[in-house]
Amino acid sequence: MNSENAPLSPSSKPLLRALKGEAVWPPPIWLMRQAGRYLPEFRAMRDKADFLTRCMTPDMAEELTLQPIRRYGMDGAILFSDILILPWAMGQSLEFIEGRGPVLGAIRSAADLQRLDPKRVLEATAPVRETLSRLSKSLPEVTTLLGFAGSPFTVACYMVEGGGSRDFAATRQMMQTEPMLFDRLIETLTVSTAEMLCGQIEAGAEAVMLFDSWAGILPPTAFRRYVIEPTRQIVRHIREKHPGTPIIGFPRLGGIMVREYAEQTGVNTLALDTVADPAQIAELVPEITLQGNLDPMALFSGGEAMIREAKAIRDALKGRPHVFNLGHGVMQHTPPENVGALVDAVRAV
Ligand code: 1CP
Repeated sequence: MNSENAPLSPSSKPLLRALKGEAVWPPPIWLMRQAGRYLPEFRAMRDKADFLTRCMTPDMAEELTLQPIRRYGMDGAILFSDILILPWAMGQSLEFIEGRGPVLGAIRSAADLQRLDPKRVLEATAPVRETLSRLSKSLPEVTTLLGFAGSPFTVACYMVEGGGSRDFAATRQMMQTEPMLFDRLIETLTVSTAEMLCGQIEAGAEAVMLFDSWAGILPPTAFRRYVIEPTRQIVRHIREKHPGTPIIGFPRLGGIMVREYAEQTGVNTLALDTVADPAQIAELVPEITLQGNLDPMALFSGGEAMIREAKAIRDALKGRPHVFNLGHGVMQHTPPENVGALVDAVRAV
């Protein structure tokens, strides 16, 4: 349904409608990493507690989720948490080190994997559900609450590597030399991710997003096995319990493979990375919602060039269900006023 001229009832949520397949105009907007270090109010909270504590303390996580909503009136509020909360909840050691990023105790053997306990996940993530449940009461009526998880492949990358990496060599090597071990890790993550996302929905998340930030490092056969198949299983599991809840998939840098991903996983929305040409992808994939995909550097730099680029993306997808977003997360030193100017430009008809 195209609702271009339909009046907006005060209780309706533009983002939720777009995620459910409606071509809302102007497109609703939220940004990946909208809660982050570029905001002075976020930096003020950083001095109070380390990152894991901020994620696992409902008061703090609620406040951090709300900050960009208060400042910009975004259409979506994404839970303040991290994709690495899942391995941590299974018992893998995790620390976020200033200037270096996340550091985990690397999983390299069957014994390492054996030490993880997926049965701990539900209890260990109870504070996350408490945060969601508070947010569903404190958010403005028009704002959609988003839960999320990392996709099994991307989370496995960090678990095997023990942190971030340029090429995730240890992970790709494990895939080649110990496929059974890697399969087991992916299966464990697939089941736990599906259950964790159902828990988030039951606590108040109105849609969920799967971040597969490293999908683009895989060759086609591995992409099908470790990106498409686990995502398909997670979507099926969520649909059985919560058939009406939209699911956003982000197979970053998946190139031409995003077509199979969109056709086969069953996600409602395909999030586009910075490289994707929106008009081209619109031709390539079925009539699902597209999300994206302004270059975070255009936002960082701001000015007329940003506005031109944002409007070009918005206009390229006019008439089709679209959620405006970036192609990746907000960069750390982005001037906060650029975010305000972007929201105004996307909403200006
Ligand atoms: O000290 C700090 O402030 C830590 C910085 C930070 C923040 C703000 C990290 C560490 N994670 C987050 C929050 C976060 N992470 C959110 C929540 C809210 C929001 O979007 O506003 C989300 C959705 C994520 C998702 C996430 N974490 C991804 C997927 C998206 C992406 O960026 O590709 C990934 C890969 C991570 C891992 C991670 N967590 C943090 C860092 C610095 C990283 C990247 C590590 C690396 O690869 O080097």
